[in-house]
Amino acid sequence: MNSLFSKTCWVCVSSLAFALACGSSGAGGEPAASPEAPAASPEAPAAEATGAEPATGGEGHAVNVALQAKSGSTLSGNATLTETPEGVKVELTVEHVSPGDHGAHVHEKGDCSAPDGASAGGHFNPASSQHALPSNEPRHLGDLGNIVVGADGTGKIEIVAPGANLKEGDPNSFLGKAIIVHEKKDDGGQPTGNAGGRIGCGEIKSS
Ligand SMILES: [Cu+2]
Repeated sequence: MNSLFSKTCWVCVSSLAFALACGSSGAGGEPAASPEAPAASPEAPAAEATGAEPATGGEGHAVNVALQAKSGSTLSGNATLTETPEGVKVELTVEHVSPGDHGAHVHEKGDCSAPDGASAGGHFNPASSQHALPSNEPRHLGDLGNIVVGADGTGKIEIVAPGANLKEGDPNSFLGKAIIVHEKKDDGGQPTGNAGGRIGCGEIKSS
């Protein structure tokens, strides 16, 4: 528990002042009160849950991601990524998307500059696994499966990517990567699920 908490502290701030506060006050500290957390995640409950037990929650570090429309789509949306003891919880919401299943993945480059989203590179796959749908293992670390969009054009998915984290510089970190939403369903096929073009892209940044 202690080491988990230390990691949480290490990740949740780059601020030396907070690191010191963390180290000196131990479990009584307020990891959710990171000076950077409110700006990065105004909607995340964890940012206000100063009374929560850090050891049970283990969720101090959240990152908000705004999705950009790509490939001529009308998509809008956002994602909240939260580090948990099991991995990174991704809560992804989209609007103005055609009804049906749309593949969603974390791709390897945090660059959404290209009009077709190609600048985000391929799937984030640090372990060189085969592509698969959740909850099949192994699969790409960035494989999030499909987001199901209803007749009203909105969709939502919440999924934990096991083994992923939000640590700066860590090989399994989602920081510096991108969330991509595809035009078609991820069918689990090789190499990337036959999900077609990229209609949404969001860069995952720490602040
Ligand atoms: Cu993808």
